[in-house]
Amino acid sequence: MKNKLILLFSILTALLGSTALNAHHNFRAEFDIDMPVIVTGTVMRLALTNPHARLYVDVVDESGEITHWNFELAAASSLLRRGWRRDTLVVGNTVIVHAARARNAPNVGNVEYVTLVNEDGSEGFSFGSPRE
Ligand SMILES: [Cu+2]
Repeated sequence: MKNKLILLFSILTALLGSTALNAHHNFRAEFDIDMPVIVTGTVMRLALTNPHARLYVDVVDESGEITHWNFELAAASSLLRRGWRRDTLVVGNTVIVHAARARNAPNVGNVEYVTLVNEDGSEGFSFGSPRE
């Protein structure tokens, strides 16, 4: 009984510890900041959801092949506090996404920031996504 209590206490401590560092999951376990990726493509969808918002971007290469990227962002509540709006990125926008690659999934990343590309090809506003 005593051992079980100690085990339970250890588990709770571990859970609380990781919660304090990361909202609810271990960023470093899933993504590798040493594998940065910069993706230029077209916004297909921005889902301002919790616990993570998601951004779907299609990239078309010279041969017409489409790659679907699936990006994780911070929680919607956190993004909205930092000035993101539902229409910050809309379908059809060209964006440059700076992200960290997922360790175990291709074409998946965690966003550091997203830069909007203006119609004239110049770079517009950048929107950060905190890793919390
Ligand atoms: Cu998470």
